[in-house]
Amino acid sequence: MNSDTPLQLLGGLTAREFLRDYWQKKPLLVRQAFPDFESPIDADELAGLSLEDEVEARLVLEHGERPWELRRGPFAEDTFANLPERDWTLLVQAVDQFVPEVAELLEHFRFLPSWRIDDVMVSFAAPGGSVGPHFDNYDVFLLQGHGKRNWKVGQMCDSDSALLEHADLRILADFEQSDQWTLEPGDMLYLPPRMAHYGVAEDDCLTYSVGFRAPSAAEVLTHFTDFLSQFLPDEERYTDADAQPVSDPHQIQHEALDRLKGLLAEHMGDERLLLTWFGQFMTEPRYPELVSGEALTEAELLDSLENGAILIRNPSARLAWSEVDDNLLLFASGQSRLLPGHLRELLKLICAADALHIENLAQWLNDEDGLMLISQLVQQGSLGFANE
Ligand SMILES: [Mn+2]
Repeated sequence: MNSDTPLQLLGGLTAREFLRDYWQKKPLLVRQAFPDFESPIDADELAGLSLEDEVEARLVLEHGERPWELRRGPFAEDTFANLPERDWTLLVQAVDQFVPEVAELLEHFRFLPSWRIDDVMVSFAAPGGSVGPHFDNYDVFLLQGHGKRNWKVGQMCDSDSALLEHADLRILADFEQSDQWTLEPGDMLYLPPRMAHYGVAEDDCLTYSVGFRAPSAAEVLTHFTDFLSQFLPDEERYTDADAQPVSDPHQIQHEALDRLKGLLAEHMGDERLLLTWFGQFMTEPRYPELVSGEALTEAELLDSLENGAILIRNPSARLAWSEVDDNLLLFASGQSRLLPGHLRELLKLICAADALHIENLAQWLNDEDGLMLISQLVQQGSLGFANE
């Protein structure tokens, strides 16, 4: 994709312009971002998904057993028969992992790194349905799939913003509306992180939320230091060879801080380990139990491919790659592999391709490293055979 091509998805902006002026900064309403959009799933299919054990689903009832009642799935068939006429919302996370047509929506967002994408949440709301005014710490594109939803946007919030006292929902006590729009099917609203928003269904309404992810500073520090510490032997410690005699033994001298800062800088500045940790962390699957492989020898893999089998990315797997010196790192569902540089095109193919088969893999099946990699990814479960 050329980043200087005007995109319908972005209301005629180029990806470069959108990233410069809107991304992480301010909302963008795009009428008919998806012209003549036809929702790939309907309310009944969404309700069906919410009955499954492996699917994360929530129901929010504005006037339930208490105001803003939150119920967590999986739900039972009769849950939906007993809901009121209006003012409730069903939210289902990561529908892209279960419905390929929903995953295809993500193809339109390839101007952003795939490892920044969290999931496509789909919500169905009865008339009046809402989850209340709130803010999220993530960027989101809200695509209207069916029916109409009124979106109000408001102030920028943070962890000091006052919330109503609900144990489960983070509903803002104050909402200072700055703008509002009613979205129809195919319309899309981009919202930056921390912007207050309040969406209310005008009729039976399906909304797709393409959500992004960014680790918090606290997560980066705790997880990276946990990762680093696996590589540090116990004997590596604070050291003070060549220390000077102290004038007051109870004082912590600034020289001690300098030594600590040196110790931190030496390890925190290890780019290779930082990259390895980050790639592993950002490709950890949301549902690791759905990334399970099969025992398969390279000969069996070759045999299957030669008989027309097609490998696809496990929809629950996450893949990314990077380079280190003359080598490559492949990150697959929380694991990393250091690979020789000549596999670059194979890594790009594996990360991008919808389907791997005997034709597009041909040259790699004769390559010892290439064949081993493909078979390891099948064994790990990041790749799997289609139609199984
Ligand atoms: Mn939200």
